[in-house]
Order: sequence, then C-alpha cells, then structure tokens
Amino acid sequence: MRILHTSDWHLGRSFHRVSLLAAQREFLDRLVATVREREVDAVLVAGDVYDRAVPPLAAVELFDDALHRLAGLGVPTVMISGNHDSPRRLGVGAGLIERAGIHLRTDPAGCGTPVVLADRHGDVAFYGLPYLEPGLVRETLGAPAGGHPAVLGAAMDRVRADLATRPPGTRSVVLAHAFVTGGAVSDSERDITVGGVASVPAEVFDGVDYVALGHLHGCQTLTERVRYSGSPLAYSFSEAAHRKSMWLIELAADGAIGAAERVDCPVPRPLARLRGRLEDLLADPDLARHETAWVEATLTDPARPYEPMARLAERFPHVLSLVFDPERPPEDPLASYAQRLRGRTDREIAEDFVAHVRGGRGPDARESVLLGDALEAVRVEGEDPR
Ligand SMILES: [Mn+2]
Repeated sequence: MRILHTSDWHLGRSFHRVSLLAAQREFLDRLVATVREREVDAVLVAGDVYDRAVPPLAAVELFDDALHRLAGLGVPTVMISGNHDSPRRLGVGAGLIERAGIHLRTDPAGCGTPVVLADRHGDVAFYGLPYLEPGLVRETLGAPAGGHPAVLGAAMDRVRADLATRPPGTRSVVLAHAFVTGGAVSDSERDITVGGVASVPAEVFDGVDYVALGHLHGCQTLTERVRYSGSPLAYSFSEAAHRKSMWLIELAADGAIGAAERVDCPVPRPLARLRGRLEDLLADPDLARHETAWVEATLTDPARPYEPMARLAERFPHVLSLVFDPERPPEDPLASYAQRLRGRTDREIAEDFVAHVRGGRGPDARESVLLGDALEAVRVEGEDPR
C-alpha cells in the first residue's frame, strides 16, 4: 500500500508580514498531483491543518477546497487535529465528510477505532490519534498520570488492544501529533511542555508498522517506522536550511517499510539569514544570490545605523526581519537583552524576574508551582478557546 504522509499545513499562517495563502494553495496542487501521478492509496495529514483555533475565512475556504479535491480523487484520507487546531471546530461535519472518504479524527475517545482500508495483501488499520492535551484528555483515556508520555501511552494501549482483536497479519499505521524524543525543533512550533516535559519516547509507539507524525516542522526520520513529514512551507527563518517535503511510504505485504521517498514541496521563495555590518551586507558581491530571497538580517554594527530597513530593502527588496546584535568586547556587561534570554524557558525567565524585583529572593517551592500553573493555563487557553 502506498501512503502519502504530510502534516502541519498551518493554513492561514503568514510569514512575517507576507501572506502564504497562494503558496499553501500551490502546495495543495502538488499534493493532489502527487496522489494522482504516483497512484497513492491513502493520504495522511498528521495535524495542524490550521494555524489557529479560529482561522481566517480565506483559510477555511482553502481547506474546504482541499477537502473537495481530495474527495474527488477517490483516495481515502485520514486527518487528525494538531495542537494549533481547535478539535471541536475542526471536527464539525466530520460524520458527513467521512461519507466522502475523508476520515477526520479529532476526538480522543476514538483513538482505538481505526479506519480500515484494504489492498490485495489484506487489511491496514489506520489509527488517528488527535493531539492529546494531557490536562484535557487524561480522564477520557484513563491515563495513570497527567503528562504527555502517560496520555499517549494510554491511547497507544487502546490501539494495541484493538489491533489484537483483528485478523492476524493486519497491518497498522498510527497518526499522531506529538514531540517525540530525539526530534529536532525549529522556531515555529508552539511549546507543548506539561509538568516540565514536552516529549515522549519513540518506544511509546511500539507494536505498529508505521507512525506518521506531525508537530515538528523539519522532515525527519526517528526510526525506519517513525517519521515526521515536517511542514510543507518554512514558517520561520530557523527553517532556512530545511528541504520541505512529504513522505511517500510503501507499506509492504508483511508490514515492512518497502520504500520511503521524499516528494518535494514547491518553494515560494528561498530564505536567507544574513549577518554582518550594514555597509558590508550592502556591498558584499557574494550576497547577490540572496537579492530575491526572503531575508533576515542580523546587524552587528556597534551603533545602530540610520534607517537600516529602508537601506537593506534597496538591495534586498524582500527583507522581512531585522535583528540587532552589536559587536561588543567579550567582557562587556551590556550584553543584549535578547542574548540574555536566549535558550531559556518562559518559566526560568519569570522566576528570574521574581528574584529581580524582590532583591534576589526567587520564588519558593509553592510560588514556583503557581508560576508553572499560570504559564500552562495561558498556553492551554491559547490552544482551545471556548
Ligand atoms: Mn505545527
């Protein structure tokens, strides 16, 4: 069975101030063409269909168009909600859409109920595990604890229990939206840390033939059977070196991965991260190849130059982002604010702030828990507004 695995469309997202709607439409054209030309048997979309819980109308219309085109191909599609989607909003109409062969799984209670497709070698059971927000789904899944490993483990127990009741030789595929340990992050994923832990070990998925992951935006292979497709477009400058693609997976008769091929996504415009003094960036002939790129420039001038954005735009008309990182002597105490925050969690920054305003006395254990709860509440609210 030939499977096309994609995720993290983030329909409606823009790149700095540029709308990506046309680029997202072009990606969907490539998806549809690939399904047709490569005779794909099943399409998998592993979450983050939309960028926001309440997406803009143009994004909803683009999704509607994608659904019609996928249904028109007559190729079954399995989709799950990601941490950026509102599962309840995305799930509206799922019962009706199912009749068109598009299986949209947004309810954690359905984790153990697969979509069963068949080829000449027998059945393949597809289990769609929507993004599982521990605090919201722990009870539903009867998980023994509240973190990501416990709730995803409980969902996978349901998958394995259902699989055990199926005819021997039934192949299995899981779709999940999670941060699996060992995966590489970029700047455009929203943090899902709960109780200090964001990731789950890959072993949580033991017992199934293929795991189609979403959440991390770089295409990556954790094991032969556990892969991220990554997002179809770069959503931050940290992805400048990514090659954006979909996985075309050949699931063999015995459940082995017969072949795994990367199908490239269209690139609307390359990205470039430039660094140096303004006058050098404007003069360096080596940078000519970036003149048509979307540019992030980090200026290292010791003093902030006059109107840097306008001057950069004369050479790089698609410059979108400007960062100041002035060169200073190594022992200079005036290291920039951004430098001091780099690589630190929101919680560490908040705890330092408390220490700063209280003359060096940081939060005690109780206050620290309160801070953690408050940060988590804000995060969950942002994901699932009622
Ligand atoms: Mn995402």
